Amino acid sequence: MKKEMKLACSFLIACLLALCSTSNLQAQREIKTINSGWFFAKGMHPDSSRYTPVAIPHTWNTDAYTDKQYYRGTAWYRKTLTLPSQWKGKRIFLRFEAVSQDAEVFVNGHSAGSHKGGYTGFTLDITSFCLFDSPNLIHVRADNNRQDTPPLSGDFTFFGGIYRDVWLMAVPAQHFDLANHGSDGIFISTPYVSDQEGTLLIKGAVNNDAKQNTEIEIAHTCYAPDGKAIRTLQRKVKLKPGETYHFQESPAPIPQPALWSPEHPQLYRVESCLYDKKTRQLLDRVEHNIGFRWYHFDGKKGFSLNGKPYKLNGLCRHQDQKPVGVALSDEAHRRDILLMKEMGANFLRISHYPQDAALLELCDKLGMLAWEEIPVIDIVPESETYANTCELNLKEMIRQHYNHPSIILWGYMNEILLVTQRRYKTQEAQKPVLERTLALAQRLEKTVKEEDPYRKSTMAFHGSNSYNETGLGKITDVVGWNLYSGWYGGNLEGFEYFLAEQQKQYPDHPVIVSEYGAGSDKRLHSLQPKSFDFSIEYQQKYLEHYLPVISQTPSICGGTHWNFIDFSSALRDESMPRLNNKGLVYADRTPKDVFFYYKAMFRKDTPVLHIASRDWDHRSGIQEDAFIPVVQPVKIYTNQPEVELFLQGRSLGKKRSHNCTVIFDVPFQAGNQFVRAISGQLEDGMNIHFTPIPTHTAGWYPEGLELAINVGSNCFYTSPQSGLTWIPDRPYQQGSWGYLPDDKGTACNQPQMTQTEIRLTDDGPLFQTSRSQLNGYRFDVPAGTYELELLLADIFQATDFLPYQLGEQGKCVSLGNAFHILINNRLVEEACCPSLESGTFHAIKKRYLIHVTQGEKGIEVQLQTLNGKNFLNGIKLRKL
Ligand code: GCB
Ligand code: CA
Repeated sequence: MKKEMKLACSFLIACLLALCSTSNLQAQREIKTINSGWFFAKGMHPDSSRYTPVAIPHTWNTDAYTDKQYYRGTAWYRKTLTLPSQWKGKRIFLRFEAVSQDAEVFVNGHSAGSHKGGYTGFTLDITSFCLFDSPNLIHVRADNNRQDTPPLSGDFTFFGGIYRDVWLMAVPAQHFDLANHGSDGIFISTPYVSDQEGTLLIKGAVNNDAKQNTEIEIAHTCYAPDGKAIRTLQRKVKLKPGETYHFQESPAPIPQPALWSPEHPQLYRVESCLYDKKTRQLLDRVEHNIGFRWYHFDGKKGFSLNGKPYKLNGLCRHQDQKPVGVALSDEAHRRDILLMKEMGANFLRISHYPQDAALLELCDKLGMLAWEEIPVIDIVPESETYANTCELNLKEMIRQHYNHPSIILWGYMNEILLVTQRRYKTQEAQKPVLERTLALAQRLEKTVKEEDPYRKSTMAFHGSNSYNETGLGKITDVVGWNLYSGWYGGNLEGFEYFLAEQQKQYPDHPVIVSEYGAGSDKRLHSLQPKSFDFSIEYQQKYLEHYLPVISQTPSICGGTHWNFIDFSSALRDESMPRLNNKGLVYADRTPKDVFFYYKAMFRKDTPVLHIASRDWDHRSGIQEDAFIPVVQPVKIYTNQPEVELFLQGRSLGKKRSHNCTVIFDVPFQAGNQFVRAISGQLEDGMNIHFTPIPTHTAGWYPEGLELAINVGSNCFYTSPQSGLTWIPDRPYQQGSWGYLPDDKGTACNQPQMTQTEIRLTDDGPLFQTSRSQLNGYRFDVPAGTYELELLLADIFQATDFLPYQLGEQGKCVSLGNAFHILINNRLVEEACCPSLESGTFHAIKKRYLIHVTQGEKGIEVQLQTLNGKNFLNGIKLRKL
């Protein structure tokens, strides 16, 4: 509350100050968004008749949520623009915060300029093309299928469109330089900062676009965080027509500056004004928030901020949100920073490209250190244009975001050897690629140092020592490691092992764990989570292993979890096709339970207590006996030492926390079970809905029970459409139910899993796991009529089978996995070949009505292999 009041007050003061210093509103800079009134058409031609109205921010790629082949190509935007007559004689600029990927802008049919790169802004002087007596026609051609503009590859969607704000600006003939790489022409640094003093360096340029000589005054005023003006500098300059005047000012050092940090983001403000010397009229005015802080990266001691050891507790962030893609409002960007602050993060890797100005504004104001980078990813192509564009985008990023105190690192490559190594197998084939990669890295490093000697450089590597062997590891100030041991391969301990090896061999390299993460899908839960099962529980296990390693190893500067959000990656399959689901929050920013693990770990200033079952509030479990409750763990994330848990008002005792977690064994009964956690004054409560599944079905089959089994999986799967939970399967036991191993024994015990998308279903994960080479499945159930459903998808065959590959008598005998299906010895499917029937990786459901008579022992499904192997992906039984 207090903080908000303070923010509101300082905003008011800022407004008042702005008003006071405005002697003549008309004379100075006017700036406004022009996000409305645009029309859009896909295709090559600007004269298309198929324009439809759109609002900026806009992307044409919401198809990336459904289609791997999302539209990549050319599209056009069009808008008419009427200019006020009092703007005559002023310079008129269009500023695009981002157009993806390449853009060309036309004003009244004339090309006003073009831009390469979809993540940095550009500003165009359109004065000479403007009309005042009639509306101006603006066209923008955008193209998101460029082969020479970074990124060329990467695990995210290359959304096309004008997806950030468009601004229209009018300034007097004398103004701060607007022709410098999309920047606002003023660059403020703090070359030397200590507790004792802070120095300021203000550089920039002024243009005189008038046809006559002019005398101006350039004035800078520095305000302390309390609003007091503490430094003013004035300089009188004579400008020739067309002249660009460069200035450089260093005010007297500021003693004992109020330091900026994530905990105390104290901002100074520098206001830069241009006056007409004779009339004293204000011509132009720009202001910047700046901060005094110093920092150091050390290979052995880690990171320090303002002279004190400081762990970078961070995350990476992509900029999209399902279902709108990258067409996000400023509010949505700010909401993300607020959420990260709430979680206790103090560091953000702005990955893998520069992001919206709104984000950095809040990093400065609310306190979030930042690494920002350009998208040079996976491999460096053989293209001079590409390399030039990398350098251009790097300069643009640095110049546009130069003044933000939050930024401490500039990055320029991510896992650049990944595709190089995959594509080129021999050393000889790799050689030219490595050479140009190294050359580009050196060139970009030089650019960073020339552009900004006050910040540090970095790149992110994947877990391969080749970065050191090739010399890439030595180029930047800080090394980022993207490590996924225990996810894409290896085990969890591989993480600390790799880091320890690096520390041993390269003790002087300051290291950030620039990525680590595991996918999770709210529909999947497991009591025995395994790597790559996409269960919520494995993601928790993985992060509960990684985060303590990062926080307890002093030599590691910090970590940035991959990724803050579940983000769009159109080419990905896995459990949630088109999304990368490693987020700490869902795509809509609802926190996953693991968000609270981070909060408990990161925040020492506020107590945290969270029952980590919001992602698993509909549970089921196998019940041995109708009168014995089913015991399942319930986890609590907390930064408190001790927690007491209550079930339906009854205490289950107190437990001490370890690694910010407490786990209770909770005896669940059927129905809504209220659990309540208490620690001191804190409490958290929630309902968990529990459905017991009987193990002994031979004597009694409960009314309404849908015995749904996720064959071949260790996971519970809950279908969002029906709410039904499919439980993990198990081998048959007498009087119960389960799979029947084949006579050879072990093969069938190996469940199979695919990451390939399954078509014709919304319940992909259910079909992505299966068990093969079974004798069948058996349910011991009493007499009655049952509905039995089989779920099938051939996840073994690499390719689809076409009907003309049929064998004799139209049966699939020579190709494709094929098997007879019998139920209680009656043939129900002859030569069932799912890959032929629907295609591989397509879901099939078959339902049968079965009457079990007295004396029959239940239901047995028998699978008789004809070709390849038999399999089953799911099975469900219901009594009518
Ligand atoms: C990485 C990449 C990132 C991916 C991530 C993943 O190493 O840098 O772009 O999205 O792994 O989830 O696989
Ligand atoms: Ca399955």
